[in-house]
Amino acid sequence: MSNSMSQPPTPAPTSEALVRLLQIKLLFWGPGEAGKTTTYYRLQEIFQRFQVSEGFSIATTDERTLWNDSVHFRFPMIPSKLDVVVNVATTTGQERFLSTREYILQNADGVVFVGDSSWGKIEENLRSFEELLHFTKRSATPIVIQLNKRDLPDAIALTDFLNEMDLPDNNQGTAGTQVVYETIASSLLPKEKHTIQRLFIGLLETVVRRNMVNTRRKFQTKQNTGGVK
Ligand SMILES: Nc1nc2c(ncn2[C@@H]2O[C@H](COP(=O)(O)OP(=O)(O)OP(=O)(O)O)[C@@H](O)[C@H]2O)c(=O)[nH]1
Ligand SMILES: [Mg+2]
Repeated sequence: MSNSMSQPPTPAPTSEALVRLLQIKLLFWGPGEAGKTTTYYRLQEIFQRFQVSEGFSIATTDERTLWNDSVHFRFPMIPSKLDVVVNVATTTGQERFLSTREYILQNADGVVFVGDSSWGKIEENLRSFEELLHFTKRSATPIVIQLNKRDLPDAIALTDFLNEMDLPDNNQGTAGTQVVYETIASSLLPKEKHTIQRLFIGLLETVVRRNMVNTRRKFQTKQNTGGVK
């Protein structure tokens, strides 16, 4: 009899110890210099104790994102015994890097569109938003909007922004969610960090809920047909 066979079998983990893992990717998209990387660093401050990877930024010497930024957080959702590992990434906003953006967008479960409040950037906001809608229309990826740089002297009024971007004028999404969050990502004030936190948690909850519904549907299909579809 081999030694391994004489060992008592390792007890199976109790249901208490079983924690399911859900992995998702949230992406920050928007025109160049709108504040995606700044928000990415803010999130690392806000959720520091949940950060599980060092994170990296691939940037040019003048600190424009060349490829992307990427970091991972792990959030325990205790009542449901579900841990959510979130990869937060940003794209490059520079218009000449379209193919890079499309590549980074792959597998994103949710997107934050970061708009620039400057009136002079409205055309760039529009182009970038339309590009995003084009790439996500088939997957119907949830999108929330972060209207950043609210501190600028020439900041566009929220109503004008909604109008110019052809967004609902009551700033409410179809599911009653807030469409646009007004932020100053460069500010260290707790109030400003709190808005970024709300925006992030709002999108995360939407994505987790969507994922649960899709998993349940797949499971039901499997039960009904006796196989995985
Ligand atoms: N006034 C003001 N400046 C901001 C704000 N957020 C970011 N900035 C500044 O805007 C500049 C660009 O910010 P980034 O975060 O690098 O912008 P980005 O969207 O990542 O830009 P790309 O990587 O080129 O696409 C930096 O100088 C930031 O300090 C804000 O809320 N208000
Ligand atoms: Mg950047």
